Amino acid sequence: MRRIFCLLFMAVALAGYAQTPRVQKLWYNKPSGKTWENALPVGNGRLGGMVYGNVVSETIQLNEHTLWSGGPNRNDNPDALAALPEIRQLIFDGKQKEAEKLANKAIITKKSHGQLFQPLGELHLTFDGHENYSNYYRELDIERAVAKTTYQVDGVNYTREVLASFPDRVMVIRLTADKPGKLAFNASFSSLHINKQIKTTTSKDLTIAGTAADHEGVKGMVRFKGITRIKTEGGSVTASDTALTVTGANAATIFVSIATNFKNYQDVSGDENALAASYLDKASTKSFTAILNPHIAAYQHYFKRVKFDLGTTEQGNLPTDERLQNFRNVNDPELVTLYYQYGRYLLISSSQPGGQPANLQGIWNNKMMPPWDSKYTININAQMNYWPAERANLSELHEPFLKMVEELSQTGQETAKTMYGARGWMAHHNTDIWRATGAIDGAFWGMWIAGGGWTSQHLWQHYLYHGDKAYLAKIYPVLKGAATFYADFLIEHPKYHWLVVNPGSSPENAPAAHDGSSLDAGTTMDNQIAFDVFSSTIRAAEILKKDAAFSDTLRQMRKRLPPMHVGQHGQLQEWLDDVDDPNDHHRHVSHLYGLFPSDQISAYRTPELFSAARTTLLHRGDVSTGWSMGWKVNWWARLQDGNHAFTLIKSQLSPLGTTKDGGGTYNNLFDAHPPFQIDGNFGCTSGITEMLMQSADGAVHLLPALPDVWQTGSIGGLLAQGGFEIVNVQWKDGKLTKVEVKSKLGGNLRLRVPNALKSADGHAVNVASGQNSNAFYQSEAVANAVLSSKANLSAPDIRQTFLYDVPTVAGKSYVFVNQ
Ligand code: FUC
Repeated sequence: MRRIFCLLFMAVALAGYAQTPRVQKLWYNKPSGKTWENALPVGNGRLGGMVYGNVVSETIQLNEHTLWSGGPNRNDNPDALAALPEIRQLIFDGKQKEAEKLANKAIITKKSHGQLFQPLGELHLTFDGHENYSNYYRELDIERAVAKTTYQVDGVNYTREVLASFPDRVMVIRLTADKPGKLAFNASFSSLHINKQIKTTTSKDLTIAGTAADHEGVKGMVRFKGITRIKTEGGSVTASDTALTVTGANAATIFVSIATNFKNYQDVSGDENALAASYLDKASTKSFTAILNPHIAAYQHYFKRVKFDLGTTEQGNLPTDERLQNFRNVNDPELVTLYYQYGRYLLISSSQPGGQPANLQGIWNNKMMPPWDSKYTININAQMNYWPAERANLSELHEPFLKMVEELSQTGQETAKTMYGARGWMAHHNTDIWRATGAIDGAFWGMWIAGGGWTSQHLWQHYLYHGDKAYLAKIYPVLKGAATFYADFLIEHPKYHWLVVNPGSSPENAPAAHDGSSLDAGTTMDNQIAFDVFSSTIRAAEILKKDAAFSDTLRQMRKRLPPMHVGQHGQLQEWLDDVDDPNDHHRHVSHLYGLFPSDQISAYRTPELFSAARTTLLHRGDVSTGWSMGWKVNWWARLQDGNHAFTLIKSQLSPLGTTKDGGGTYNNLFDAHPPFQIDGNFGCTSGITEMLMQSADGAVHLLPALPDVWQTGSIGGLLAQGGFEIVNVQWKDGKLTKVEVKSKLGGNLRLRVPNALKSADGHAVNVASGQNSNAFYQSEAVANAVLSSKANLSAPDIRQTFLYDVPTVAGKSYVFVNQ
């Protein structure tokens, strides 16, 4: 029966494939009501707005990227250094619980556990007499980055458009009525801040000013200013003490400007009043069209780079919330392409060069005390936000995150020194806008030292995609500093004699054998991250021709890291000892870091580890929190199992509450941990890319994990390591029909593909052999699996592929077709 359904879905999908893709929009035939997760996000990386689309009382909830509680502060615990030897000994003695108790006292901060990302407030627009409306419609056009609401009252058609302008740095709301003089409304601000003032000025600006909260002993030092100015066509604007009223207008343009005094993580000496006024004064002289067109152009500069088509179906004619309801039961590949591009939309809208990185909620938060403070959890979540950045061709938008890592490499030096007596820099499992690097929450979560090591790999990855040596030279000290910390912190294991991280943990998980404590020495993820930190530093030093002696030291130490182990259940061991529980369904599967985002586990280089990773993932199960399912899409893609990856997408794209004990998706397609956490959106976008193209394992691998339901489609504009732009990939019935690759740096293009290809333009295509000569495709050899005597491994289940080498010249494109 299932098979028949599957075939039916495929037939429907194929039937629609030839149609022109529609404009990509989220759309609805009802307003958001009171539910924030129904509202539609707009953003320019600095300002975020949630547009409710309510008729009588419209709300646009407002955020600004630097509006955080507290001020410059540190949260290291200086008692750590003295307690470190005892904690280490307790862990080596198997007394994890006692070690955790001591770590709670001596390592976890006695100061701030991180500050809060806070909203500015809400802009309210009230329309008296609009209670009886018809023809209601609202949308978010993700091809133009504009939200729109339309409806009719008494024969008049009303339209509202909302955008957060990229070039003009203000939010703009355009209101029109299609009959003269029919537009009338009231505009006011509300805000949950205690310390604030809302008033109008003599020049009829509506303003809000205040200071963000004090939090956990850190005084609130971020001052904010918001200004709303309204220009009307016809009619008039009048101001009361705290509101503006428009009457008898044909149209109105509302400009909202917001700024804070935040300059950088150590400096809050900016002038929020002058900044907010300067953006506003400049923008408000322009017509709506003069704002709209450059906004669309700036947005499309990024958005249009990737085109993705899996065909169309009738489902595409339904409102987005209904499609979400149906997705698990009806094939709707067009919802996948919409969701994919929405992930790109969200990154463009929440992460712009010069701004703050996308936090747990991107840039959209309406709570004064948001879940996990809406900060940066760097044991997975913040990294996941940036997984689509390179591969989905949004590299410039990686910048805020990369800058944050550089800043952590500054603040984290003191933490390394005062807490652990180590050189270099480190961070624990969380940070915030003040780049705090101390250990927070409790030792169970916070006693993890790899936040610096892991985030530093994003700088190395950015280099691998673009090959910019000047960039590598600039960030080399960050890599070296991360490696130096490990070089000082690693300690010999008394029993196994490997060099291990102690104290460490496998994020937020604990084996039953450890009495409920997560603390341990030499966990698999800690070893894998240390391996990557050393390897990337060694390679960067080689490329830059420096630090030969230091690299030698790292090479020696790298050899002494624990290898990965395959345990008694055939699983990849999460801990150094074989203590995994095959019934553990914990959301973190940290030891699969080696499979994704890293490339240490490979079908071709480490087949035993590959099989073990698969077993581990089967044990863990599918349904989990939103971000965990997003990670699993990437893993199943790396395991080359497209159907399993698609099963995860189906679970992730389920309305919240329909998967038992798991996350899902809200009506506005925000990912539900629950609550809303944006990492799931970005993780899944990355995972869909990985299903279609991978470049981590020695080759550009096309269609590595194509599910049965996407047998025909095309994607263009993805980026692969080594400066290859995958300009166009077309496939039909599971076979590649056309491939175009642009080489930006030259060098060997090794292609791994599901069917035989030939050149369409007369260039050489050789069957590949040996190592890929392309320097960007060198994977460091990990020691292969150490197998438990009880491990029962099956051979990796992967499809046969064809492997080609194509010598390329920088700047040239290469086209291939099916043989
Ligand atoms: C980690 C995860 C949680 C959540 C939080 C923000 O602690 O374990 O699931 O995503 O980060």
